[in-house]
Amino acid sequence: MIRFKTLGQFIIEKQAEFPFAKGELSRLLRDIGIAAKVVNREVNKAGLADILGDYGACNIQGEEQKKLDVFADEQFIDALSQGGECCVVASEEHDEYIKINTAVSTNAKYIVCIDPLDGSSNIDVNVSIGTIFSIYRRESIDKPISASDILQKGINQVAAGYIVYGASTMMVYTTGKGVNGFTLDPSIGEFCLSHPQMTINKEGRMYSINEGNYVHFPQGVKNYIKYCQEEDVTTNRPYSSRYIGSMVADIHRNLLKGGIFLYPATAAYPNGKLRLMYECNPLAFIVEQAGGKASNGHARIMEINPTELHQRTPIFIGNKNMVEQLETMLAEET
Ligand code: AHM
Ligand code: MG
Repeated sequence: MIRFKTLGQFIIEKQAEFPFAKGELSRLLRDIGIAAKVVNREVNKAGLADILGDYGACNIQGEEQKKLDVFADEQFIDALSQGGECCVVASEEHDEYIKINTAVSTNAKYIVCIDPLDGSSNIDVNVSIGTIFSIYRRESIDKPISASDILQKGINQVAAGYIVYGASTMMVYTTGKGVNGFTLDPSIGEFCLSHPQMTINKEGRMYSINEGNYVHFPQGVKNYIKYCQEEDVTTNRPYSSRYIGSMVADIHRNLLKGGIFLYPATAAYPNGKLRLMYECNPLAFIVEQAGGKASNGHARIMEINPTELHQRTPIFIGNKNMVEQLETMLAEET
């Protein structure tokens, strides 16, 4: 008797809860799941295939691109183009958004923002990396696609998720009704429901930040780091520090174990390093759906009005009380 539930079965089951749904979002999620399996296969053999090393090109932010970034980007764009449910893909690896013009995509109503391979500097040291995606509904199918279709606030997300390629590979997603996690069983090639209804407590006791940038942090963030390191029995401090340097992996750990992830403004990145559309909004949606909070220090990440595709923002995300404590300390210094 089969005791597990595959991602495909779960998606179909959830669709039945919406009697008027036509199944387009379900098919879109299924397509992302399939592309993720192909990317996973390549990530797993990264050390074997002659696929490591610089690709010799830079993305538009001047950052080094690895071969696997390019491969993942192509896989997701291909899957989304062929599926027929997506009219635009905005990828972190491309300057402009990509309109999908295939026979099957006429009148497609979904827009996908994707970071195909996040944390790619970790590829060649065999540390977890990830894919992050965010799905929006196009404003109107009667008008030609324009930037306003894509530059929507995070609160408009229809679904968001990530895949973490780690000790095991997992896909975690939300459609706004909680968060569910699926682990890839390589023996059958299926994502299986392993973490139903993921939730995050109000309190955590882990903080994740690149402390190498400490001298450049705003004073409120420095104060918060000191707060995390101080001894206090009633609040269970000092907290533990964990930083992988792959946002997906850091957030995934915090979802399971509790904790706050911080990427403030620094000298190198005065507006923060992480991208609103590709990294911050989707992860904010997931963390909020699990009961946590995501802020730029004074405002909710998902309420930021995007003005450009590759916009960056400071981000503080994780257990609600931890994020609120940080916000209080930032406010005290302004
Ligand atoms: P990438 O999209 O170029 O891979 O950069 C994003 C990554 C995040 O996964 C991670 O949290 C952050 O960059 C780490 O940055 P840093 O090395 O400055 O700590
Ligand atoms: Mg990234």
